[in-house]
Amino acid sequence: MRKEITVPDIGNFKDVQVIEIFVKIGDTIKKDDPLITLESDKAAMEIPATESGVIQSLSVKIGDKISEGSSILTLEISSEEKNVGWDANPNNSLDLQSNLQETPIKPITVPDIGNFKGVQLIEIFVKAGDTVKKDDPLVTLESDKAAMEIPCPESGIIQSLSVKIGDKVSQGDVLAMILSSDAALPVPPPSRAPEPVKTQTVEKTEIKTPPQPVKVDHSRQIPHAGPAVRKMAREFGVDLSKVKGTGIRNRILKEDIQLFVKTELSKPSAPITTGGSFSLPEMPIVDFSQFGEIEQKTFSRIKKLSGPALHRSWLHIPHVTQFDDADITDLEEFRKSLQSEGEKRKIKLTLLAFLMKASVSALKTYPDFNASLSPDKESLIMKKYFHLGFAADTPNGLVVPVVRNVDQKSLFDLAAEIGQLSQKARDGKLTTNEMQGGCFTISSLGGVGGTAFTPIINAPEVAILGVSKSQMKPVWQKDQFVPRLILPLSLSYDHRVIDGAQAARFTTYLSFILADVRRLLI
Ligand code: CAO
Repeated sequence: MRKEITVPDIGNFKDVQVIEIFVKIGDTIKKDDPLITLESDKAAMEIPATESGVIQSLSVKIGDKISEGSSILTLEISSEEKNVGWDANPNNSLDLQSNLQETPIKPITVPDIGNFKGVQLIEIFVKAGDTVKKDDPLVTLESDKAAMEIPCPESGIIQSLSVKIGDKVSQGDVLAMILSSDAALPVPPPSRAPEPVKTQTVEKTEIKTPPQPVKVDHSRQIPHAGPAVRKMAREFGVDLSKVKGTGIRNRILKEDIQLFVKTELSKPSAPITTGGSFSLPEMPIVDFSQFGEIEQKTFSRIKKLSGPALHRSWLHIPHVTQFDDADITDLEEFRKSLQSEGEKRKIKLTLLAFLMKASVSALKTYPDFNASLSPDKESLIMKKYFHLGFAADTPNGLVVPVVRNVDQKSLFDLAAEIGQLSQKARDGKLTTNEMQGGCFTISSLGGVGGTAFTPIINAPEVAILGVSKSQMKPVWQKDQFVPRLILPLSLSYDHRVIDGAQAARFTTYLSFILADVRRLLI
């Protein structure tokens, strides 16, 4: 059986614009499914299906102006479907807030909503103090037949709300008090809210608050969307303010929500998240070939592994870098004095061996640096061993071999081991075991150059010592400048574990030891 669905009683409205159509020919719909949204200058109304069935033809298109009785569509309904009509009442009173008072603070009342009474309020879009523009959505009402958005009848500042979600309201009930933007007289701040009113209109005489100047904030944006679209957005957890509306006057349509959800889902997930509350924004993909000739070079296996590890550490650990200078004039003299012995042993006694020894002394003095954070991040795992890593620059990328038990080895033994591990690193022959278990890392760029840098902590360690190129510098001693060999130190530390003062003490101590390595014997 075919049945025509027409526009029901929509109050006093005539020639109301169709701004949304939710269905198409062939759709199977159920009774109460939203069919179209109509929008007048006073309200947006969703017209639901009065029957279940299959849509045979549509009589309206977006932009059409229709009135009560206009055909919306024809429906093929199965014979057992009962005919449930719109609860129309042609004798309805249709005054739409026509008698708003002259006082600047006015009540906003429920306009003519057809035959409905005691309709539930399901959404409130404003609060006291909000600056609103005419036609901004104020509340949504939902009966068993339709959901209706009630817009602001004028621009102004909401003084108080007279309703709350769940209240049942009828035509004429006060929803809110508004200070009309037409008013321009001085007044004190918004008065106490009137008692919530459910079924009474507010008398003009009740409004005693003097007028106040009005500034209308046009930047305030409430997404323009019908109740069904808002419901859909709620179901999908979509923030409507992020959705671009493609309907009339940028109204958000169901298709816009679908497209938004599809786009969000198709975005590649960020590589690092912290408990779902934060994710890194994606970097834009740039086609560099549009600017000139390019060639793509694939990363080495080491670089593919070290990159994410460095990134992870940088993102997870709050890094701070403490800079200091160490006077290594005497240390260098001592090191050179051992050169001939080193040649005999075929060992190159490098600065790095001394730095390792001095670092172990500093780690013993400040044990929090020889530790890792527990997985729950509520305690420190203190290490009683002293395995030190050193960053090695190789043709295939950065690796960090680890020298074990540095505290138990002589300078020559350390220098020999550093030499062997460096060679293995350059040959790409380090074993996994030789690259794990470190407590603290030294990254020396002294052989390359530079004055300071901010090394990234080799997690789960809590600090890393960066060493730059030593230089002869004039140092004020007693009453004159004297030339001294100065080594720049850059200590990056995990600020969750180490305080700034502790870090400064650590580098001060390290400089003190490096200035006179005989102290290592004490
Ligand atoms: N200041 C001045 N000169 C220094 C110096 C310093 N701090 N450190 C080393 N030098 C000198 C050495 O004395 C040596 O000179 P000679 O050959 O005249 O004796 C020269 O620089 C080369 O030293 P080296 O770098 O080969 O030896 P090393 O033991 O100091 O370092 C190693 C070994 C493996 C750390 C080094 O080869 C290396 O790979 N460094 C790079 C580390 C790196 O990339 N760090 C950055 C990590 S974060 O991206």
